[in-house]
Amino acid sequence: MTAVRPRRVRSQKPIDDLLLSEHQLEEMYSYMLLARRINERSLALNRQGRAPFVIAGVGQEAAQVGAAMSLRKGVDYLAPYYRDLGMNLVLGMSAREAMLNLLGKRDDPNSYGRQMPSHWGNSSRHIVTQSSVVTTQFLHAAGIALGAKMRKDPVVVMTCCGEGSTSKGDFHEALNFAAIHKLPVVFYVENNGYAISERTEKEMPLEHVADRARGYGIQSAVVDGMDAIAVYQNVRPAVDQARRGGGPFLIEAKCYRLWPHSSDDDDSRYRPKKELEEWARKDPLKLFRERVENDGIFPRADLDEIEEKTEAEIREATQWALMQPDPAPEDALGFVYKEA
Ligand SMILES: Cc1ncc(C[n+]2csc(CCOP(=O)(O)OP(=O)(O)O)c2C)c(N)n1
Ligand SMILES: [Mg+2]
Repeated sequence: MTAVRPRRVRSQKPIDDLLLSEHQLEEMYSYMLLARRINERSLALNRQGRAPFVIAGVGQEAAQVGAAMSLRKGVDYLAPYYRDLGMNLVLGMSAREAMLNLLGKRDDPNSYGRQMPSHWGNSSRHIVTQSSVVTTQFLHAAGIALGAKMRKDPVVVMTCCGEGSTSKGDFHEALNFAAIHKLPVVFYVENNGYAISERTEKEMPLEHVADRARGYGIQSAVVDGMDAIAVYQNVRPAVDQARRGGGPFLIEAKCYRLWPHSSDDDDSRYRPKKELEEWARKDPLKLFRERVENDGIFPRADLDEIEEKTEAEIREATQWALMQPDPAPEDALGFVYKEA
């Protein structure tokens, strides 16, 4: 019989200058790991012919979890983009729900199985439903923030996209409008270096998306998106400032997509293996583990325990979701047209 190791109660007190408590750091790692494992299981299900399509956030977990942890759950709004599984998990999505979404099941809370996977949306969690057309969510975010400001609600809206999407008109319209009206929006750009097969230098004439904000008089910052703690330390003050009426903020998280664009993409045709290997050394999960272990915040056994718990959760969620009913064909047009 194996002895049960007593679990240490995590302190809720912020650690020195980290701004984060042990409890929050544990949450941070758990969400990042859950996102990674869900994505891995999703790809396996895709290759087995059970899941139609996977568009993953592998490599971007720190950028997503660190930023979403700066929001107030059920108060603030999130208008995410397709890779933001990690953000959805922070705001309350379970592994079971993520699997329902992937498999297009009837009870998927995002769209009841009527959208493609990774088209997020959940009104009770204030997650705005999204379109396949990139960057439209930036305008939705500006509109929601205008409404909140008019109602004097102390609400912050975060909206996210990739760097390629910042060359679309919606990005510029949203920034312009939010700046004029001093809206409580945090524009969050996950710069992973590519828009499908196109490298950043072919997407825009600048090195940093953050520099685009200056043209609209919006404050901006660049953050290491492979470091979840650094992300939180930069995004949290921007969220707080927006909530206090300080106006919009743009944050660019420099990260990397460690997987191909989607389950239908062959990235060996456009990016060098060496580049991928270099970024893989900065894998956000690996960096986080090393940091908290080396700083003596968590012993290795605690991190291993989180790993085991996550594995079990995914296994259960996958088995359960596979057994759930598919949507009825006659429900396909539900919520599309006004019903008389
Ligand atoms: C308006 C529009 N154009 C093209 C596409 C096809 N498309 C989907 S994702 C994508 C790449 C976007 O790149 P980026 O914004 O950098 O995000 P990433 O996928 O790298 O996270 C493109 C071109 C689309 N969905 N919408
Ligand atoms: Mg990109």
